[in-house]
Amino acid sequence: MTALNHVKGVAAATLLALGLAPVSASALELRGWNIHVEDYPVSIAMEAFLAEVEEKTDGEISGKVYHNGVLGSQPDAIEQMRLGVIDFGEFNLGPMGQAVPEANVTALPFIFKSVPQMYALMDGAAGEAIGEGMKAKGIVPLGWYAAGARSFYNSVRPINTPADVEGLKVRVMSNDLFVKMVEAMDGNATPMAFAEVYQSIKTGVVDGAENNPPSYESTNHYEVAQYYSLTEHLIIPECLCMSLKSWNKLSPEQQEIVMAAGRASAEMQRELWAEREAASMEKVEAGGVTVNTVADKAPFQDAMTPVYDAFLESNPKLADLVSLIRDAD
Ligand code: BDP
Repeated sequence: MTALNHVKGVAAATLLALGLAPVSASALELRGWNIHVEDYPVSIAMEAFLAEVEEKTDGEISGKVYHNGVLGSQPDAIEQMRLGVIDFGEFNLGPMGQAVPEANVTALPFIFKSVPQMYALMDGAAGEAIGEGMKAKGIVPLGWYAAGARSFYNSVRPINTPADVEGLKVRVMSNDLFVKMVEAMDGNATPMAFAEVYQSIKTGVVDGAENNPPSYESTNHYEVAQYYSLTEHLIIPECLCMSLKSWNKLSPEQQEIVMAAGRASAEMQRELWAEREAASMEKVEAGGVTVNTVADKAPFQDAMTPVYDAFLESNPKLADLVSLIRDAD
């Protein structure tokens, strides 16, 4: 035994005596980005992911999830992850579309017909193609998370037809597609960081925004924008994913563990999502929100024709992926 190995052996024995497992010299500490509050379905599933990875690798891989967006805005975090500064995170494919063209396809309004259909397509050929596109940009998808359907909310009036959007100032996520989506209904779109939306609605910088029930509720946006109109115009999947740079530091066995833990956490998250969605709707209604369903979504879908035309014109290579999703049953 070399002197160094002897020292390591003694150190390990000491740790064992203290009841602590020895950490190997190649131990990895992962930094995880998350925009949501700690009790959000995404957050709980991310913690479960990390706990499973830590357990199954005997502590060789550990880490910390930084909740509440403290590591920066979503577009910045995506770039940081591509650079390997952030190791993993949970991202919406809307903002990710800025870096990964294939992800943009899921940010086209009304492209998925329902949340179950979105799951089926993302767990199949569409998820495969988008995942390949992500890998080409330095991002490894580990699991497709749920984010339900996004609907408009504002402080001015309920939205029943596209004409009701006219003149409204609407915050959107960072992606040109969402600006075009609102403009197609003659609204004024403002891309803005998630963290700034509450104050902006409160002070009248914008009239409202659009999001799924859990985010509308968890951010308290419902307190300042009390008309929630169930347009369900965007069903955008989310992704637990890892920086390719961090992924490449893992052994094949560790990669297998990380991938399996990612998949398992997505299953958990989808269940938590369904529960939270119902609870959030109850909470906002109890909080004085006027919720309206939209009897006829066809006029909204028709209004999106220029958005699709412009997208296909500038992304001809993505036409097959658009059809794969749009024409699916
Ligand atoms: C939430 C998404 C989150 C987005 C946020 C937003 O989960 O990733 O950042 O919407 O609107 O639903 O910015």
